Amino acid sequence: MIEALDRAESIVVMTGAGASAESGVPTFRDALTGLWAKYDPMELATPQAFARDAELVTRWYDRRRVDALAAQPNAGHEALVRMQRRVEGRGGRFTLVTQNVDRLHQRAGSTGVIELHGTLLRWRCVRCGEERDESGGAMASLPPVCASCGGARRPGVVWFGEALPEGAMERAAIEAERCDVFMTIGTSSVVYPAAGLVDVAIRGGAMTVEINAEATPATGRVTHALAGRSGEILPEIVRRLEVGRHDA
Ligand code: BV8
Ligand code: ZN
Repeated sequence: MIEALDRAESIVVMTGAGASAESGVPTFRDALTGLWAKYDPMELATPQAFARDAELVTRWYDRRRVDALAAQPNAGHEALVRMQRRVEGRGGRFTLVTQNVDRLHQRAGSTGVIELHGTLLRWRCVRCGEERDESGGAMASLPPVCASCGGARRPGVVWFGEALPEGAMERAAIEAERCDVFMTIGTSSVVYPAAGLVDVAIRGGAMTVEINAEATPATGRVTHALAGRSGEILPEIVRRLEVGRHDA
């Protein structure tokens, strides 16, 4: 596996909430620890929930926004930055596709990140569409009110039943189809269309690698399934690449 990674001219990495877990950001399905234990994320991450109770939904997202800003990128995020620089440094292609909305990859130094599900750090008005960066302090109200038209503002994430950002899936699929190595990291591989990317890579003939704390529906389909924490496995992979040791 290490040798294939070392020779690869094109690598695609897709990450999910597990890649941020070691930064202390709760994964999606346990993002409801504590005061949120009584809600189902599948219920809160929908336009219907926002229409029904914009205050409750934006309180949940603002809590996650504040937590994401307080979190630091972990060793797994940093290993992906080193992998990208290695591949691009030898003229190869490296595409990081993420389902995560916390922007920790970008804060670690990853570039050209494709955010399939948007981000907590940009909010937009549901009435006039005005979009603004929200990487600062507390919101004035929940839901926040648009300064231009007084409309309610929502987090710039993709809710269940909503289309992904224009072109995001298309760009990710093109890269997945043509890559030599596809890695799926820290995702339960149950949310579509993101979870379908590994199959695009398999059809394109890529070597596929899963790094995840537990088995998923993708585990049986990938070339190499590595069970464990991304914050440990990714740095070890990059260390072996950097010392040129291919015994793996
Ligand atoms: C779409 C943003 C069509 C919000 C998210 C019925 C009704 C309606 C829709 C559907 C339906 N059936 C299917 C669908 C489609 C639906 C879907 O896939 N549903 C599934 C659940 C059945 N998909 C959609 O609705 C998508 N849109 O299809 O639109 C359309 C087309 C045109 C026009 C209109 C509509 C939109 C999906 C995006 C939803 N938004 N997030 C928010 O964050 O609140 S998805 C949400 O789940 C997360 O953001 C994340 O992106 C996604 C997957 O979660 P994971 O990242 O995998 O996290 P999870 O906690 O599940 O797993 C973490 C894993 O990490 C675990 O396996 C764990 O073991 C592992 N782990 C933990 N620690 C570590 C670790 N691994 C390694 N190291 C560690 N340290
Ligand atoms: Zn507005």
